[in-house]
Amino acid sequence: MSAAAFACPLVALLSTGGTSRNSTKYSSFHACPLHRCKKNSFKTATRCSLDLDIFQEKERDGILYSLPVSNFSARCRLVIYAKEIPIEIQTPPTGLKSEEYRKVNPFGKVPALWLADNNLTLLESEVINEYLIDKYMHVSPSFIPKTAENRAIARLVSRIHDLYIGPYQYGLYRDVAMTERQSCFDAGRKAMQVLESVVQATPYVAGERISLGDVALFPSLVFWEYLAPRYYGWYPLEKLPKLRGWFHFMKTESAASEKVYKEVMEGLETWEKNGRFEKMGLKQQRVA
Ligand SMILES: N[C@@H](CCC(=O)N[C@@H](CS)C(=O)NCC(=O)O)C(=O)O
Ligand SMILES: *[C@@H]1O[C@H](CO)[C@@H](O)[C@H](O)[C@H]1NC(C)=O
Ligand SMILES: *[C@@H]1O[C@H](CO)[C@@H](O)[C@H](O)[C@H]1NC(C)=O
Ligand SMILES: CC(=O)N[C@H]1CO[C@H](CO)[C@@H](O)[C@@H]1O
Repeated sequence: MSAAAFACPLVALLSTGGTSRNSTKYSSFHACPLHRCKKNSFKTATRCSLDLDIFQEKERDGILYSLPVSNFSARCRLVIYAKEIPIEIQTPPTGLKSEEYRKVNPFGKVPALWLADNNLTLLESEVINEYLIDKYMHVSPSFIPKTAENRAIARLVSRIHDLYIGPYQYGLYRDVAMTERQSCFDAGRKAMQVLESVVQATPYVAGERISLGDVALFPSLVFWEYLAPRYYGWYPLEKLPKLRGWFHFMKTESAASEKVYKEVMEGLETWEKNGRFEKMGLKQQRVA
């Protein structure tokens, strides 16, 4: 390794295969302009510089359009935070349904990832995450389980989330008829029971490495765990010990997961303060 590698603490950490995911490493994002080291390659740090002004004002690999409470944006933010990728995170400035934002994402949804190098925009949270782990492969955590079987389990968890949990989540917080709400809960409950038999919780959903399965499921379960007991007297993970253990582990798994947890919780608390649920005729219940 060249001496220059040590000019940039993060690259030094990476080149020694550092896997530390505590707040020390997390804050090094600000101390070390990763992208400038990266311009050549993650492995050789010959052009690493600590030109913070340039980093903060101009340099970024792209922009993730995201809303703090959005479950699907949160899974991408978790990867960006964990890998300390220099991607700016922005709320769509003109609103999701504006003509301007529809030029970024014609579906009018978050997340969307705009890439500075080639003016390409990617949609769909899982596609964005696959891109991020591919593009920043050399930055830990890899998000790639060690075995083919665990990689399949990670994808399965993510797919079950996208098909059988995400689409029913609105039942928790939108003003819909009780019958519709109930069928959303039934669907969510069923999917979580299936996940209980799929996840390993050792400690991650697919073995000992964090993966796309963990980041897909975690932000959504924050919604269910927060809202169902408070407003519907239902504890979704009560009889699902593996999922429950995994969920509590994920809350403090890393500085990145803590940050995402806090962002989603703050969004939910804001909804609560604004009286969103009272307006729907729901009353807050005591949560043990
Ligand atoms: N399949 C999409 C789902 C994206 C999605 O539904 N985003 C929500 C926020 S979590 C959204 O933007 N909703 C606004 C709307 O549909 O009007 C993905 O994985 O990115
Ligand atoms: C965080 O990681 C760094 C680098 O590996 C280590 O030096 C430090 O002691 C760790 N801090 C905590 C609080 O675990
Ligand atoms: C970037 O892409 C958008 C959408 O395709 C296009 O409208 C715009 O002109 C492009 N900008 C540049 C600088 O090429
Ligand atoms: C609050 C929030 O962003 N919820 C989203 C979670 O995911 C579902 C499924 O795509 C969206 O419809 C919700 O808007």
